[in-house]
Amino acid sequence: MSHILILGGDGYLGWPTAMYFSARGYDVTVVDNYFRRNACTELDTGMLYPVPTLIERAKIWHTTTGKEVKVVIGDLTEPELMRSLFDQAKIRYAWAQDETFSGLPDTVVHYAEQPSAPYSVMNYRRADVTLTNNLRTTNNLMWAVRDMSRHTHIIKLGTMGEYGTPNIDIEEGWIDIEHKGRNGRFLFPRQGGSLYHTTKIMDTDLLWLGVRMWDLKVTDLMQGPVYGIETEESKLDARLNTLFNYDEIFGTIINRFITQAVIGYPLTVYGGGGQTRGYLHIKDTLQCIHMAERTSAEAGELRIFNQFMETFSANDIAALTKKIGKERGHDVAIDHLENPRKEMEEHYYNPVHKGLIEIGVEPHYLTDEAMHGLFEVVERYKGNIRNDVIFRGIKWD
Ligand code: USQ
Repeated sequence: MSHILILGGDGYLGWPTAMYFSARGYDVTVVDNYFRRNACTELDTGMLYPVPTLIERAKIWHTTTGKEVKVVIGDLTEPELMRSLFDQAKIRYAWAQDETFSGLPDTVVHYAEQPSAPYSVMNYRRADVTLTNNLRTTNNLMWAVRDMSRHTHIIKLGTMGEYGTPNIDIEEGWIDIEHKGRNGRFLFPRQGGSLYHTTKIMDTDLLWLGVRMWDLKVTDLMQGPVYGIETEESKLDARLNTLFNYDEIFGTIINRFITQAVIGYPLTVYGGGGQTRGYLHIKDTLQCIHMAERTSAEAGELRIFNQFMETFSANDIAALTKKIGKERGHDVAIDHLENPRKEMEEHYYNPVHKGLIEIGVEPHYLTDEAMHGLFEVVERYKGNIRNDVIFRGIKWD
């Protein structure tokens, strides 16, 4: 069986990914420095429910399933920690009890980044944390794989926000350009809408260098905003649910709107609400990672997929939230706040997203039934929701 290393294993996507692969018989190691939790505490963002530490979650997982997830707590901006994860002797020692252990990581899933656009533009210090954390971690990973484990497939979480909202169709990573009678293939033009998105562009450029120079194998997943809480594995025990933010810094729009609807807070549509993005359920993130892992990029290939299942405007999401909220007895109003972000509110948006379906992903959509399911989970924790953290007006400018 394969060994999969998950960087950022305590995050919104990291822990569900760890359980998903562990449930399917992989050897799983997770690494995290609790950046997200600490930032939430520092910024007093609130969370829908308390989440046990990563070590506690691994114990709960072990008690529930008999399976083991190895936990490393540490800061991946430190090269020594990153390199230790690819050190044959150290890894063997850590897994010594397990005779079937498969050795160096075959795949590394890199989520270990500061993921919030608002956080990245709050002030200089947080901009610097975002830049330093995201780029050093990616650079440390690239060099560790280059020096110690070139067979390892790097699956990097990018973002659809790398492309911005251009007035042309968005291709899957690459574009063929004819210029003055000659042709070439290039990374699709990118223009991030925040410092966070810009670090993701820089990550892609770093790894593209690694692919060209050292034949690394890289899959870069350009993901849209994710929604949802429960996965097949978390349903085994509510303490295994992933962390859920609904504040304006770490919460994403669908999760936020449902939470707002449950407590009767008018939905916070920013500006005109025509901003359109590509969305997916957290279960589909897991499927996408799995299919990317199963198929792998070749040595010397930077493979890019656009990772979302369907597009919606902020207004579409507000209307759907209102409709389902009302069906469930909530009093839902829609507000249009002055947009704290600098972004286009009316724009063309037509990104290609075929690659993941071609390698076997079966999409889930945001149907009425799916929305009812999301409401149902959030309603269970209604008493924990704080309306003072929903909107503070963190401005881009
Ligand atoms: N929006 C509202 N009201 C809100 C929250 C958001 O109208 O209360 C709008 C925003 O203005 C934006 C859109 O909804 O146009 C999406 O915002 P978001 O906060 O859900 O997502 P975003 O800040 O773009 O970032 C999230 C994740 C990030 C990921 C990105 C994918 O936090 O890690 O990379 O989604 S993408 O949006 O495609 O760049």
